[in-house]
Amino acid sequence: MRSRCGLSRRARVDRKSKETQLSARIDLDGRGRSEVATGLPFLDHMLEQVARYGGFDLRLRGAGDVHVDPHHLVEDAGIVVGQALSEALGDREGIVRFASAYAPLDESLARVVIDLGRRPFLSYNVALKGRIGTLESEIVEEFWRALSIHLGATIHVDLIRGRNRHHIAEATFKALGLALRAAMAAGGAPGVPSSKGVLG
Ligand SMILES: [Mn+2]
Repeated sequence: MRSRCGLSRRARVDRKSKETQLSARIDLDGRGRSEVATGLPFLDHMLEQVARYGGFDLRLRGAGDVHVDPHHLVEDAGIVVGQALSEALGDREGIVRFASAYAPLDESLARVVIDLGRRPFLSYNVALKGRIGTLESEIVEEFWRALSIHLGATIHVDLIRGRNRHHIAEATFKALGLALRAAMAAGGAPGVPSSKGVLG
C-alpha cells in the first residue's frame, strides 16, 4: 500500500511478502530524525545516516527471513525507501533534480551523483568484500539497486579511496544523504524539471 498525504511531502509504504514485512514513513520536510529497526543493525545504522544527511524524517520498521539470508531484507528495504521517497516527491515539480556529493569518513572518500529524473540506473563502483557486522558487504549493492529502480533515479556511486569496510560503506551512505538533500530541494526551474516537459 502506498499513499501520499495531501500536498505535504510525506509518504507511507507498507510492504509484505513471504520473505519480509516492512513499513516506511517519510517526511521530506522533516529534520533528519530517524527510527530504523529492520533486524539488521548495520543496515539500520546506514539508513539513519541517509535520513540525517538527507534532512528528512524516516521511520522504517520491519523484519525478514534473515535466517535464510539478509539479501531479501536489504533489497526490500531499498524498495520501500525508494517507493516512499518517490511518493513523497509527488510529480517532482520544482525540485533541483541533479546533485552530487562527496563524503569522507576518516581514510575513506565516496562520491554519489544522482538524477531524480525517473531514469532508473545504478553504477556502483565500490569494492566491498567480507563482513560488516553481521552483513555480507556484497549484499549492500542490492539496496542501492532497488533504491535506484523504485525511486526512479540514476545513481553513480564511486569509492575514491578507502580501506576500512565500515568506513567505506558509511561514506557512501552519507554521500547518498547529502546528494538526495540537494537533488530533492526546491529551487529548480518552475514546473517539471525536464526539457521534455515530462520525466522518464
Ligand atoms: Mn559507523
